[in-house]
Amino acid sequence: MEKVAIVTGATGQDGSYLCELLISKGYTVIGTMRRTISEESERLKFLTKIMDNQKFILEDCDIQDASTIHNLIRKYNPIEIYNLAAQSHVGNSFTSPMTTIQINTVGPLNFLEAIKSINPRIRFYQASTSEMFGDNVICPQNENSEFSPVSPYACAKLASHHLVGTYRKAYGIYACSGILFNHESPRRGENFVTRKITKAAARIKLGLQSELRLGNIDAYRDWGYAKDYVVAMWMMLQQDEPDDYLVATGKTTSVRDFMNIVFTEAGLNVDDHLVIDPKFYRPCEVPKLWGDPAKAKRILGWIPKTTFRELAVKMYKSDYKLEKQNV
Ligand code: NAP
Ligand code: F7E
Repeated sequence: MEKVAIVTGATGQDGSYLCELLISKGYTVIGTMRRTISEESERLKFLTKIMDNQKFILEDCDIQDASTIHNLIRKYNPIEIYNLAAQSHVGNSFTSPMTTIQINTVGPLNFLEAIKSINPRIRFYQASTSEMFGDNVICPQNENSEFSPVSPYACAKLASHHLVGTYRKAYGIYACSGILFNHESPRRGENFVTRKITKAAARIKLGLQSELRLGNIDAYRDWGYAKDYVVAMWMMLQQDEPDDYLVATGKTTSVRDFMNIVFTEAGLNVDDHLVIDPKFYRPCEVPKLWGDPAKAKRILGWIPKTTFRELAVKMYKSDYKLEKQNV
């Protein structure tokens, strides 16, 4: 029987890796994107590997629109839905709190409602986040740690996290939340700190810019590789029973550490280029995230493969190659 999966946010970092993974596992994948006025080819750039694959279909879907979601589910009859679409930038959620709630809470609720009424056997993955732990610095955090969100982004994601648990209990829907810690890659959006650093280092090395302006470089994060993390998403939907899982590397490092690795790799002295700019400070900061992925390892058999250093170097090399084309 044909296995069909819907992946929202297919144009994003995780969505593009997950679509590739599911195609490699024999699924027909319906990747969704929202229609905007920005250049389409730019937004589809991560999907070039699979764009011409017979098993990949691209559909428009703004997840705020319940009717589009209903039509999509009726049209394709998926066995699994992965909801990765989001306003995913924590800093931007302070300036656009309403939009963040609309997309990150009402969006997932639209899917849960659609699954309940159309086909309660559809398995559902929701992209939850370590940001829900917020300023709870009792580390390492696990699935039982207290949530203490400190941004509109985290509040919106926490509401959808609880909605997933509620629909699981109330209606027996196979719905899972993956509490994923920061994961990065060469496909990371350029306004997230790791990519901002690797891109800037590459451009400085090539003489294309001189400064790197950052906010709080003393924040700690548990950073992994996005391509490793999408495997855990798929694994969560292959179990006998639905549950929530934390996905992390089990190690924490600071923004400063990431920057030092990248600048050393580039043969640059970071102090010659770094400018601390208050513009990039947030009204509230999450000081330390450090996850314990023991449950994912024990039950799913998932383990991270890529080290922090390998990740930083991979991202720098990719940006160097991209930026060299501009010289
Ligand atoms: P990303 O690169 O920002 O991708 C998000 C995607 O959502 C983009 O394709 C975006 O499309 C789409 N989108 C935004 N609003 C939408 C809407 N209203 N309707 C439909 N699509 C919409 O994020 P990511 O890093 O891949 O993360 C994937 C998911 O995991 C997100 O839900 C994020 O919150 C969550 N998460 C990420 C991390 C991480 O470290 N990466 C950690 C924990 C959780 P446009 O091109 O139109 O903007
Ligand atoms: O910030 C600090 C910033 O924006 C990391 C999202 O995928 O992971 C991500 O959220 C840290 C923060 O990621 C700049 O203050 C300093 O402490 O790269 P980020 P994030 O906020 O951790 C979680 C798990 C998600 O769920 C989110 O979707 O770096 N920082 N200077 C800066 N951050 C940015 N963006 N830009 C700076 O200039």
